[in-house]
Amino acid sequence: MKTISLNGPWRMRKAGAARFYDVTVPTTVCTDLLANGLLEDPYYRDNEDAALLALRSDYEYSRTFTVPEDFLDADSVELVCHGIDTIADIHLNGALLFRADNMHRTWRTGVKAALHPGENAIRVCFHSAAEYAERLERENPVYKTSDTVDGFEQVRKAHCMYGWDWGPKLPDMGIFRSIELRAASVARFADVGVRQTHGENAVDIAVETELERLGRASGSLTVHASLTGPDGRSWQECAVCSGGGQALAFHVDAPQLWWPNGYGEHPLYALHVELSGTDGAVLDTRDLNIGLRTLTVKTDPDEWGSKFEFCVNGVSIFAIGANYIPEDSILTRITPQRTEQLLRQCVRANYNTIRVWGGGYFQDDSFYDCCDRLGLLVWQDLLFACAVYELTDSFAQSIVAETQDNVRRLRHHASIALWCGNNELEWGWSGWDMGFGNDPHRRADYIKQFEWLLPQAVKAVDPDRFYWVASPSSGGGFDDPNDQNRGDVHYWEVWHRLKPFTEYRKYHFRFCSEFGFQSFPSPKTIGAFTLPEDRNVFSDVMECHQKNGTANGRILMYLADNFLYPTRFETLVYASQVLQAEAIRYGVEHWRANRGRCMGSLYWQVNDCWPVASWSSLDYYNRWKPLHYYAKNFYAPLLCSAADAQGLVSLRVCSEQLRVQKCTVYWQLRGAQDAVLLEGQQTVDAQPLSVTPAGTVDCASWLTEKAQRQTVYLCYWMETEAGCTPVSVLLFCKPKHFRFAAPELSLSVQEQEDAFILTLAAEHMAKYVWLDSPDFDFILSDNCLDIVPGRPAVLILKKSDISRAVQADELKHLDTLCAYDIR
Ligand code: BMA
Repeated sequence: MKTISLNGPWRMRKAGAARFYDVTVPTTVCTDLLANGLLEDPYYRDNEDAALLALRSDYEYSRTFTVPEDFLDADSVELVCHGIDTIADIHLNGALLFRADNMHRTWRTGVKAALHPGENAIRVCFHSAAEYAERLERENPVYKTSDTVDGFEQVRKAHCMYGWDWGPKLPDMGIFRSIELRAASVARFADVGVRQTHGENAVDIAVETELERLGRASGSLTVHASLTGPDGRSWQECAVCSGGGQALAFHVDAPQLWWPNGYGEHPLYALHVELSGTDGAVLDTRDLNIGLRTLTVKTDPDEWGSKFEFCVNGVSIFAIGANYIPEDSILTRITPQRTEQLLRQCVRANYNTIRVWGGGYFQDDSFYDCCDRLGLLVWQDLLFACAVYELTDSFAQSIVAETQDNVRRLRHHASIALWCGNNELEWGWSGWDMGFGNDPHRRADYIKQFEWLLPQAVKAVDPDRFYWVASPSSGGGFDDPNDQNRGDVHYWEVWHRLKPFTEYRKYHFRFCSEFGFQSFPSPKTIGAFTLPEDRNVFSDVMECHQKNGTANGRILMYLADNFLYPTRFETLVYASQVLQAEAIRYGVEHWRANRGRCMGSLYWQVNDCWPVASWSSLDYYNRWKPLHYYAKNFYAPLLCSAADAQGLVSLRVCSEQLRVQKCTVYWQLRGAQDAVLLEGQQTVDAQPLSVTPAGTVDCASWLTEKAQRQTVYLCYWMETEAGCTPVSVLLFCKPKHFRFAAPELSLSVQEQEDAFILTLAAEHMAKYVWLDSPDFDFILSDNCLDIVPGRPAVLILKKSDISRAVQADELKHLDTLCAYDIR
């Protein structure tokens, strides 16, 4: 197999324009317009509109390349495009080769006859994806929502590029992945799949190859495979194959199993597969890193309904994490390094799962490689979200091809836990207010698409992995898809229907795959897309960066319920973030306390694709909002949480650990001037994968008067083998009514070789203390903290977690904000 890469220098121009610009493929139109000063940063102020206008034109990319004579001696020469976004005519030497119309596909086509030795020319003409979608929708209206460019559902392109309730309308285009020529002779792999059968301390691995014989008489072929373990052990297998495929088998004794984050290591075995001809020449190769593990999703009936739990290597785990959306609306800005940085933040917040939501696209290999290495399970949606589709024959063909292209590409990844048909379609058809209507043909098409066509397409290429029809679902067939007792649930009464977040405790979901709460991004992030005069949440520019209708008003509604009116923009932004953190914590602590019945918590959403007010816990610049620090705590493998029922507080330890852990829970009930009224402690053996009660504190008699409820608080923390958890303060009234005293914070800083140790003390109880700097970014071991007098917080700030070199002195003067300041 020989390849000629067509990546690198190309020229681009607006269709019909005289002037060409030099560009580098892979690329996108926005990238090139920006680089050549033809467009202003679409993320700044309201520039999005101008960008959308620019994307209403067509663009042309072209280059020449040299083909050596012997390249064309091969039996087969193919043009392989790993990602064309989206509607593009591909011409070779002046003749139209084909039209691409699906961003998710790998396009490959034979080009031997169209090429000649020496110089050749390729031209890719992109038709505006915005205009194209709108035209289809005008000609045949299928579905409409104000969040997107019309017709988004008619084009096989990441839906959210057309706009979403957190994303700009920026339907960029381009050759966004590699493009190359491949020459092959005699034979090549049509497919290489790996299956595992686990036994007693051993795994049988079957490497199944499918061969494609090319032209010339080929004789016998040899498939050789080698497997190398993380410990260096290796296995070799070889087989001569006369037919169209060959299976090789490895028997691995004492396998090193792959575990999700928090339950063990994530070792990978390197598999190398080689195809050679009679003369021994290597014809084709494949390299795959595989993790050895079993992974099933249990859905069997139980006393409450039916389960939904991930079972890895026989252990039922509590899936914790969040939903992931594309990292940038301009795809060239997503690099493996940036993705890794994001995924590492997920691991730092103790995630074991991430859901790749169906309104985006299948990520690059590097995303899934990184999940494998970090032990992050991936819930992978197929690419359908919140829409009605018209299931024509050509649409069916296109989605089956895109699904199989990607399932084949990705199925060897240990991290991929399941394939899920779609996001919220079954729910939409069952009455959730997405306006799907009630057309019986389209309803029937839905069933055909997600309960017949796609599961079959997936099963044909990945028979061992779990397929779930939709998220949310109770198993399909429009059978109450968002039933709290079966399957997974998207719970949006809090936020979209304005219910208080205390509602979370009324439900016992089996697996909550979406629930969320919005906040504004960090002031520094807002600073990057606004002018000072824009910094009012109702300004035009702030509303351009708020895509969820009346959500700014919604944030204020929740704020009114909980906090005093923040009179400064900075405190309003901060209050929105604290509300978000508190809301999600309230839900998660409840789901985790009901472990066994509930086995999954994936909040909406971890990241942003541009700077915006949204449900994310990390903003566009990867700055941690309070929610991300909270997640680190509420997703900890050992969590001590408290639930208050009218002054009767139950403490409990939720464990995702595989062994018993000795934990001591300490609590103090404090009153005016922070005086300790009552205190206690309890040592428990926190049982593995369970919830262990750690006592109740009866505070009721201290809370009879309103004045008491506004001054008395309970603080608690836990000591484990690993150290002390941060202090949590539980109030018995809304924060807006609590009589916070000025906390008089003091911060001392000690420098070590790789880190600074920050000690933060308070004269009076301080809640939601936030440390930040306008001049540099950093990630602390904890932030948005509660501090009580006598128990200063000791925080670690690794030098590698600071955006630039700083002096200890600069850190002593970090800005602080806390509940007391929200007024
Ligand atoms: C969910 C998602 C997204 C959406 C989010 C916030 O249901 O599936 O479609 O962005 O809600 O509204």
